Amino acid sequence: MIPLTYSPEVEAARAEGLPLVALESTIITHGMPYPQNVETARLVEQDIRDAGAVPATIAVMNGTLHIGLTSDQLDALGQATDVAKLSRADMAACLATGGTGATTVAATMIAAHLAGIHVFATGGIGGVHKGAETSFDISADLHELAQTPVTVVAAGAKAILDLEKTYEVLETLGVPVIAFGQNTLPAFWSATSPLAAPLRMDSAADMARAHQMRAAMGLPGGQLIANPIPADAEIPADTLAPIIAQALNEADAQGIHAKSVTPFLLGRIFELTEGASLTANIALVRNNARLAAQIAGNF
Ligand code: PSU
Repeated sequence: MIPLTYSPEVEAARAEGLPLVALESTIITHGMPYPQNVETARLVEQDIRDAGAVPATIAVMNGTLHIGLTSDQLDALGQATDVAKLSRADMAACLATGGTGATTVAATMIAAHLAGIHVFATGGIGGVHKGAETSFDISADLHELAQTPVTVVAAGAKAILDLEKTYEVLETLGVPVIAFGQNTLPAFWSATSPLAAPLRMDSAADMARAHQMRAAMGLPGGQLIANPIPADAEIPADTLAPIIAQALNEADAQGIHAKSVTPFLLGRIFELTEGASLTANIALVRNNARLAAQIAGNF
């Protein structure tokens, strides 16, 4: 038996058949500083409610998989230090040993699918790290998209990654990458990039239908909706490039590796942009939550 529990709000939504949107918790514990992490989590949940769906923030707490967190639980998680960052490899072990962990994109997809939730909103997925040809550092998020049937709405992959290689891997794995309303792929903090979008859709209804069509065809896996950050909130790629390069050099010099790379880079870019990267990150997550709610409403 999986120790799984629904928050009262999610339980009620399930009983009434309301559309649900999953949210991850690694962005809270490892992606943003306190207190902006908790404030953002609350705003994102409210954005989903305002768009007619119900939010289900997912985390493992004391050996129980929570689908939906109460306000107190969200607060506790946002201030906790020493929380594990869970992916496919270690989620079951954390549950089995009574541990506490935040769920990454991969782990949140697994949990959402267990709970019958089809749509999930986050900031940016993990992917192929720069220098992966020697480090082999490729996020488990990519393989999860290839095997778990959840539609993930993100501002593409995070721009700290090797975006070209990330999208190459997604193509190899057969993951549909669908840009919302534009012909290029977004680059997290920037609305666009030089990369052409493999697919483009202009409506949430089409995105929901595409998800259902894959399932009907017996194709495993989900799809990535690449939703550009709103133009008034973006940071131009040229401004960010030297900052990302500096953060990458520092990570290298300090021997940061594996699960620590992404949190380290996000933290340094926050400092080097004097907080501007966090403001943009918050804007893009909220934008993704609104689109995810619309997609969920079309199932
Ligand atoms: N989106 C954000 N900030 C984050 C993340 C997503 O705006 O911190 C998290 C997600 O949980 C994602 C993880 O799965 O970063 C990627 O980590 P890694 O590169 O170690 O796989």
